[in-house]
Amino acid sequence: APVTDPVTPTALRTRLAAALSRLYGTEVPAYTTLVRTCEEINAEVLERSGEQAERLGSIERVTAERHGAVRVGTPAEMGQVARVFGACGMHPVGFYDLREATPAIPVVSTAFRPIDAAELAANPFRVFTSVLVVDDRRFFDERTQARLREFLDGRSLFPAELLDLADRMETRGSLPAAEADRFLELATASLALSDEPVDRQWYEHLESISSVAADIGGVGSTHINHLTPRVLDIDELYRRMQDQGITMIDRIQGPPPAPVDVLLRQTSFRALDEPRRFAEPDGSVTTGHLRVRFGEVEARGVALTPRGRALYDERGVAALPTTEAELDAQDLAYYSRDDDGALRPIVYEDFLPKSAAGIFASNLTSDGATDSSARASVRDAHWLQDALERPLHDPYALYDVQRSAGTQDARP
Ligand code: OOG
Ligand code: NI
Repeated sequence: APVTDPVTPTALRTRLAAALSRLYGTEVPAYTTLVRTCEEINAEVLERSGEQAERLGSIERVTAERHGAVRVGTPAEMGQVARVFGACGMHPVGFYDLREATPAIPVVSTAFRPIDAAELAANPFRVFTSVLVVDDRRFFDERTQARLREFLDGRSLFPAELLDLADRMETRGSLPAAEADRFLELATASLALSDEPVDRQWYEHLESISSVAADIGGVGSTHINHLTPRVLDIDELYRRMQDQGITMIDRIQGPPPAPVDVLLRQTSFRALDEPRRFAEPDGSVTTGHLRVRFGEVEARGVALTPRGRALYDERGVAALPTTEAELDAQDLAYYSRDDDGALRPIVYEDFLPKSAAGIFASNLTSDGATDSSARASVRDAHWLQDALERPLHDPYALYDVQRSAGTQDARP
């Protein structure tokens, strides 16, 4: 047998991000235009600003950088996702309750991502992952809950072979090349859009409550809902996509342009009609369309401390000081210090609940119907950690570690 090096979680993550990017390009053609336009703009910014352009990550990191979104139905499915991403060195970070958004979305979420500086620099691939809150009476009546439970318990999103390979990677720290290839093949296939017919009546029933619920509980598999590249000038990107005839949502979400880029700015183009097969009540199979996926792009800035974030949430980006030195001096943003005393920004690696809600909403075919008199079911970080069967990391604790570790490993 040929001698090949064992594959590390870092390499597996890099390859998974690349494989999903190829897949998404075949599934959503405008994504290819988006990625090409990002690369063009990033090259221009690098040319124009030199070293300054790489202060928030090397051009290699930024070029390969993607985030994805995945939605699942049960805590058991969430636990399985955690194993698959765990094999790729991606750990759950943060707790987001999208039921608190307007319009309310019946999910709670976390993001799987690398957590230390060297891993982030090598490839920061992250996946925003949401789980349906089936027992929330504000959304689902008892009969719908029972049907949802039966449907979700009866499906399997990931083959046992994939989960075995994932566990092997997590216990051993590497996989033989052939097993890594197999892992990637199975993982990518599990996240591709399935062509299994969708039960029309069931899907439409869920859609009348929440399109996100239909996307999760109305089909027998999950899929990458979007895959987002990173761009260094998102205002320019927005203009250039429209110039190419692609209709963007009406704004860029997150902080408006500011003297210092903070947190995360995102925008997207509308969900596209995708051909899907439907199983009709009379037993026939027809062809129709569903709009479940879209294109999103993002620009990242420096991470804010809890103080900085509170100020931003209360009073907006204009309330923040306009220089990095002041942001650092007032402990409002995370910087590490070089040997020669220069400040280096620590990139914001997470998501913003308000923007996430906007992203979900831009994708909705209806606002759905909720019963606001019913009691919410309790979902919190502890609940999520139990489902994940592994530690759920606090983003601020991770930024603190990066800040005190200094800059020695901040670049590849
Ligand atoms: C996730 C939406 C959140 C973002 O970039 O804020 C997200 C979803 O649509 O499943 O991806
Ligand atoms: Ni996104």
